[in-house]
Amino acid sequence: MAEAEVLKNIKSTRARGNTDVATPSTDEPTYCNIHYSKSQRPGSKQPAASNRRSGVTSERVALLLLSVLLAAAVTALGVTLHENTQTKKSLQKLQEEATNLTDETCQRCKNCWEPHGGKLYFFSSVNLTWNESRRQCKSMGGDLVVINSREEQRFLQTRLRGKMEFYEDRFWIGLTDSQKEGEWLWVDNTRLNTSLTFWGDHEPDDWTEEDPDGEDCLRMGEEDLVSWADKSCKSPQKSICEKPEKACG
Ligand SMILES: [Ca+2]
Ligand SMILES: [Ca+2]
Repeated sequence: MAEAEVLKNIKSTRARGNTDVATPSTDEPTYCNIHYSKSQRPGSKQPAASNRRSGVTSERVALLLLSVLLAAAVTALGVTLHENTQTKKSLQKLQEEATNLTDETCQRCKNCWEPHGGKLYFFSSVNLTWNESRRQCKSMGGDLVVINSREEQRFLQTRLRGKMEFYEDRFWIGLTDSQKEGEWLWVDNTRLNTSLTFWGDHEPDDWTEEDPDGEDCLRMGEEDLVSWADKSCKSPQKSICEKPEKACG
């Protein structure tokens, strides 16, 4: 209630019900004013407490909302992680089955392996990372192919021509610069002979758009003789395995 209204109420009560009371001195209204202004003046203590309560309630509501949102986010994250784990497990199982199937049908020397120049070559149609492809080759007694001559490059390229189904359908070979950027090593630990390279246009470019770690493994396909390109080692690709012909007696 405003100050002016309080003063008015006090004066009208005394005039109606109690004539014995002396007429208030001119100081009384001032006293009343002081009384109200110290203890109950509108806009003083009570509204402040009310504001605090209102503030506390708002904070509680905000905290409650944040808790609900946090719980929802944690639940969503948990579901996503679970789904990712399940997907990875399924993929891993499929890859293992594919590898086992390849092992069973291709470990024998006369199946799948193509002889050429004293070596045997296996063209894997399973898309795996560079490391997984290398493991697959090793499980069959070989390794990713090392290219030692122009003639060998030409042979492989001719063979890929009939195996590539689309432009990005490429094959890992046994060359990587994953140990030190720009220093290309074959899987038999020999350095790349810079006079015997078959890089495509603008390659190697260690492109980081697809993978921030860059491109440290080499894949090849059908592009005349210049068919090499560096690629993220994590990218799933087909691959070419090689082993000496004498390994099969
Ligand atoms: Ca690189
Ligand atoms: Ca590249």
